[in-house]
Amino acid sequence: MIKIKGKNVLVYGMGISGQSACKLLHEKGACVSIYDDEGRFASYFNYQKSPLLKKYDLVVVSPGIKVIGNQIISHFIMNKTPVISELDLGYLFLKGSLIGITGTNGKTTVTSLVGDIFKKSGKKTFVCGNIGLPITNIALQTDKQSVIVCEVSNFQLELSKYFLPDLACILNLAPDHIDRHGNFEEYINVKRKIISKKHSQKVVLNYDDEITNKILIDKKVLFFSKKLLNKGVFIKNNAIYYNKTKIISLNDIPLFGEKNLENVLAATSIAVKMKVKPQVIKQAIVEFKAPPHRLEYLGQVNGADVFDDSKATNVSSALASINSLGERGLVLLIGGLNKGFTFDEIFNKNINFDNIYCFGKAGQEVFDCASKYGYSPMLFPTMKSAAFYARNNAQEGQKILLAPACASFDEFSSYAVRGEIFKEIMFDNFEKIEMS
Ligand code: UMA
Repeated sequence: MIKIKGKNVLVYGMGISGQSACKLLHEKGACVSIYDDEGRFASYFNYQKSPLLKKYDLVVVSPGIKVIGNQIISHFIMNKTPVISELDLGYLFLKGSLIGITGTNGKTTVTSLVGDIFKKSGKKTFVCGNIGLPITNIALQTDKQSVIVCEVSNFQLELSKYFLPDLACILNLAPDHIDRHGNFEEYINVKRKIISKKHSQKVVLNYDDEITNKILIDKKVLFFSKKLLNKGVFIKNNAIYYNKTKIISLNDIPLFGEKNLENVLAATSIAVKMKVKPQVIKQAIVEFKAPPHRLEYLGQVNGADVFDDSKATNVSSALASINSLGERGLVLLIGGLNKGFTFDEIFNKNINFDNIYCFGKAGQEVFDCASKYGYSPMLFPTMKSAAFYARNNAQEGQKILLAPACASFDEFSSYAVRGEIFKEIMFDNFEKIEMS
């Protein structure tokens, strides 16, 4: 814990993280100033129009603020003012056992499932972080007996230097957020920050991921795999095993697709490493309801099955969904705001798509890439227009999949809104469709 009382603290970024950080700092007796690059917060109490003109004892930065090239952050770092992330601030006030879950894909599903497992085991459980509840929001409610399950994004880790979970898990690593980090290597370096040198930290890694299985650390790692392992958490005889103990039959898992199987393996590994009983883990998995927009089955339109994977905002995640649905009858809706990818990996596999509908700002780029590999895609200005077309042309036996491989911000405020609107259009509830 750090001494905050009476200190001058600047909170930079007034989204939910910044607001939670302010609340925590107030409760701890700090003199809090705020700043946000968007002017709409200018009328707020203690808003600093020119934050560089004042001295602070501490600056707390929200995750959405890109560190590299930010003049305000550089100024304070150069002046030797301590600059920490909102994740660090929350961490410094936490009590109990902290589980940090990061990775390119599956973080939210694994975090939710691990949260459910601990709740079922009777522990006082907090599920927080990138999942939508800032760690600073719950930090002061925790005690020694608490279990805190925290979804951790690269944005949160980038500036963090104190955050040190008792158990760290990296689910997988594939190119993402290249627009923020500059290159994949730097993205990996940021993710690795969740693993500390501290010997007592437990680490869970994915054996099947070619990058996470090569992370060299001088401590024992619990690996999970879809293949048979000598020890760890793996699949044998159509069931998940932890060493010799059977945890659950694959038939009892209510989630769909290969990537969800990976998510269940990861959650199981975290739980066994934290000594949760196998029957508790099994029960929580059986009763688990996956968060929406993650390869979510929505129902049928004209005999076509419709899937919403709006959360597939990078190429590896979209590809995993495509592979989960098999090669026949696939209608792929792909596009949005490119985060710095090429799309070759999706189209160079000779997958037999029925149709490819490209849309949004990256639409032309995706269209060109698909065409290069011999496909005849169609180009739409927006996701809405592509979805509308997909609905009107749905055929029996098809699988219509929204797996954009891109961010949503060219058309929507979030992937969740994109998924909701896709659902409304596919099931006829969307009245005002913009075809422009
Ligand atoms: N802002 C600036 N300057 C900037 C950027 C942003 O002043 O350069 C201001 C904005 O004007 C706005 C505020 O910062 O007022 C927004 O803060 P924020 O972007 O940090 O967002 P929060 O509302 O605090 O939400 C954040 C996470 N958002 C991001 O990392 C972008 C949420 O993850 C997270 O759920 C929440 O904290 C609680 O921990 C969202 C996300 O998209 C879901 N995450 C990315 C992802 O999953 O891919 C990383």
